[in-house]
Amino acid sequence: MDAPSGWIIFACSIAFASASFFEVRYPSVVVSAETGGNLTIAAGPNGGNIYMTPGDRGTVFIGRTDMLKLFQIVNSQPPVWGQKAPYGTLGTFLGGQAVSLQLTAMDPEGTSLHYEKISGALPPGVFLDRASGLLNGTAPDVDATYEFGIRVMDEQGKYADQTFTIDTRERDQCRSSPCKNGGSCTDDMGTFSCSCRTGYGGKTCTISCASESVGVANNLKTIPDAQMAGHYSFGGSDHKAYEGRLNSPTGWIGENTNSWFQVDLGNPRKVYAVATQGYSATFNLLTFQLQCSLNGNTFSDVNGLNGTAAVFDGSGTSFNTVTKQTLPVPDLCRYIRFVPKTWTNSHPGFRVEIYACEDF
Ligand SMILES: [Ca+2]
Ligand SMILES: [Ca+2]
Repeated sequence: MDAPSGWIIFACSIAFASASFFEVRYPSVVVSAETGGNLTIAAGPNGGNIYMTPGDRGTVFIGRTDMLKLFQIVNSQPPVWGQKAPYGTLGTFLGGQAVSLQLTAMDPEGTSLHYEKISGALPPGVFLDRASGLLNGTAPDVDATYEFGIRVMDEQGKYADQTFTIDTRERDQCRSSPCKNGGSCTDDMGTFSCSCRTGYGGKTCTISCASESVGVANNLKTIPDAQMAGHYSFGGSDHKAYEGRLNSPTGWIGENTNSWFQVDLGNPRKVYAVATQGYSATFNLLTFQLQCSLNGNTFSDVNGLNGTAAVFDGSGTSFNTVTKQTLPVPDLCRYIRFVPKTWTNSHPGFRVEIYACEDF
């Protein structure tokens, strides 16, 4: 070609002297008809073929339609599921178990696929990765069968639907023996409860109730001042009821055997033990009794094993010694009263802590 940008116009344009052309317009070739004119390409009779061969990576357009792509779509086969029967279960999972399930499908043409949930419900906590077809997550802790439809679609929009199920089973939360110290376990939906042996408390019976202070002690003060009361208190400003806390620098001082010192636990708890200290060498506690109430009005004695009011020892003149006493029979109390019985001098004086568990 020695005139690459030139036009070579063939005779038809000369013959009709208007707009029908066979043009070589480098590097393209253009065949066009004039207004209302048809373009006919006809092969010869007896098996004459018409060949259109686009170039490498090229295609054939009619109007704006890419014919090769159209043929591809027409000829494309829908994807084929790898998983077998419809309504096939993908597996059974225990509550809390990891779920990782690969849905498998392939396109006969090898185009890439994407996955879509079109019906039903996946188990809560399990999700579909639409690009990979991976079902991923954690099984819910319920007895259930989840049925759902998944559509897999190829790049040509051809698709295949499949229905699946996933079964989940509520886990036996008692399997791992969560209840300690001889507690017995009751399984529940997604959880468990422990029935603890006497002396133990807490969700898993790990609390030793006789060591579980309710927080009267001066360094804890979980029990607020307002929940501490004294009856027939000895006069004076430095030994109010709210000072009757274990290891307080002062303490509570009573008047006589009609006096009592009371702690409101705020809610009923099973009381297992109490501890006392005296107030001083002068105001101390030799022996005392305990009373218990759920309503703050009606009190009953804390009894010994013989069924009569138990008498407990305080530390007497060794007044700073913490003397801990275990109740012979643990008692459910919201209000607990310390009733001084004997002391060495004019008045009983003491400080306390209480040990109890929430009553499960
Ligand atoms: Ca296909
Ligand atoms: Ca369970």
